[in-house]
Amino acid sequence: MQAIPPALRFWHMPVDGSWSGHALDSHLLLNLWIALGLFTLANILLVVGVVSRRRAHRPLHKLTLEYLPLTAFAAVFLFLGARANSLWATQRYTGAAPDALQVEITGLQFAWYFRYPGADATFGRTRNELVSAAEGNPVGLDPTDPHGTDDIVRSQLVLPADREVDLTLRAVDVIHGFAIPEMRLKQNAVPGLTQHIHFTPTRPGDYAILCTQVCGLGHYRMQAMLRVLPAAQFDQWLRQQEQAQPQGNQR
Ligand SMILES: [Cu+2]
Repeated sequence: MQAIPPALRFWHMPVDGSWSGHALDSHLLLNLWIALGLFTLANILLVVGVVSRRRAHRPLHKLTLEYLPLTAFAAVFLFLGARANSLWATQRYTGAAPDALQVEITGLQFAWYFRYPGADATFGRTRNELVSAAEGNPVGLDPTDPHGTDDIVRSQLVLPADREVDLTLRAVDVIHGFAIPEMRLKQNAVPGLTQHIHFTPTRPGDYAILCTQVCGLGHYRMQAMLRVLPAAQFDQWLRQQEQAQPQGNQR
């Protein structure tokens, strides 16, 4: 876990609770400094341009005025884009470690549900037509699949600190936005797609999970809680949940 750079703390960024947060924060800060530099430069050029034009009555050459700044801006934006993309790719497109904790996240109007694969380490099959929170099956577990009998479905996300987590995101009805600002994590959950994103929480505590897509009238109340526990406490919690199956299951 690394501290937030002082400048970002000044700008009221949320605490940095994940392993990858520091690199993302630094990149954001670099973007802001470059934007400030360009803003200042643009204003200086504006003033110099107005003054020199009045004095000399001689317009600047097209190369100086257009092509050089355009090339410089393109280079800066390409650099920032490539850097952001490589940071994003490490969380989104490179696979998680094989021993990462597997958790599936289901977004539906208007709640998040979190599923752990249970003792057999395999998620059971789900079918959207079986989704019914009222009947105790909010993620649509298929009762004919034996892998699903030990799956643990909860409305709170509990994770261990300092262990990589491989999230599998899906949505049942419309697009939802899974976001935890303190984990610097944000990814849309899209119906028909299963998407992976992985991260490592480092700071035990409670964090709000938000939906960042306006997904319907109840969007404002689509919130859940992430609880990050020290590893030993998490193992204890998971054992308790496994022992509580199937009677204690919320589905
Ligand atoms: Cu939503």
